[in-house]
Amino acid sequence: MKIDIITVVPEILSGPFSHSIMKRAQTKGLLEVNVINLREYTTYARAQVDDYPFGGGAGMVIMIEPLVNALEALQKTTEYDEVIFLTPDGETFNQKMANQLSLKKNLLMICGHYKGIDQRFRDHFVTKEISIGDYVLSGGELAAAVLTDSIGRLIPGVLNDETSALSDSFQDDLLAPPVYTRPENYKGWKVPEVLMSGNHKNIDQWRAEQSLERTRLRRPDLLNE
Ligand code: 6GU
Repeated sequence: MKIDIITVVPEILSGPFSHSIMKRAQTKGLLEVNVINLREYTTYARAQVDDYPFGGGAGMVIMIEPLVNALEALQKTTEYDEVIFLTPDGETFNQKMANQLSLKKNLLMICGHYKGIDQRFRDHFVTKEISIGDYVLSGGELAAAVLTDSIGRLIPGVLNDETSALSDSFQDDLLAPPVYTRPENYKGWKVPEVLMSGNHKNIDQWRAEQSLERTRLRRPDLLNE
C-alpha cells in the first residue's frame, strides 16, 4: 500500500513513520509513505501557496492551483483509490474506516492549514473528508499521521503475533482487558491469580469478562449499537 501526504509543513511528518511498527511496515515493503511539500507545486512568487479569503475574515486559505498541480503531478504515476482531505468538519474517523481504508492500494491525504483549503478543490477532487475527533488542531498533519498509523498497522504482515490487531480495543467493539507483567507482587499489589494459573481456558474467559465489564463501565455506547 502507498500513502502520499500533501502538506505545507512536511517537517511535522518527518518523525511519526520512522519508528516502531510504521518503520517495520516500510522496511518490509508493505507500506510506502511519501510526504509531499505543497510549496514545490506553486507557480506563485516566494513559494506562496495561500492567500486571504475572499469576503474577508481572519486566516489564510490554501489556493486551488498548487493543490491541483500537485495532484496532477502525482496522478501521472499513481491512481488513487481515495483523495482524503483531513478537516475537523469531516466524518469522524473510527476503526471501521481504518479497516476499510487498509484494503486500498493507493491513498492521497491532503492536510489543510490556516483556515483550510479553497472549497473548489474539495468539491471537485476530494473523495473523502475525515476528522479525527471533536477538537481543533492547527493543521491536518497530526490527523494524517493518526490515519496512516492506524491504517498501516492493519495491512496483512505488518503486525506479528505479539502486536496482533485481533486483541486491540475496538476491533470487536470491545475495549481491551487489563494486562500485567513482572513482578508478580509489587509492594503488595498482586497480579490477578487466574493469569498465573496456566489454565488458558480460564484466562481467555477472564479476559473476555474484563473486556465486557470495562466496556460497560467506560463505553456503554459501544454495546448499544
Ligand atoms: Cl483532520 N484537522 C484539524 N485541523 N483539526 C482537527 C482534525 C483535522 N480532526 C480533528 N480536529
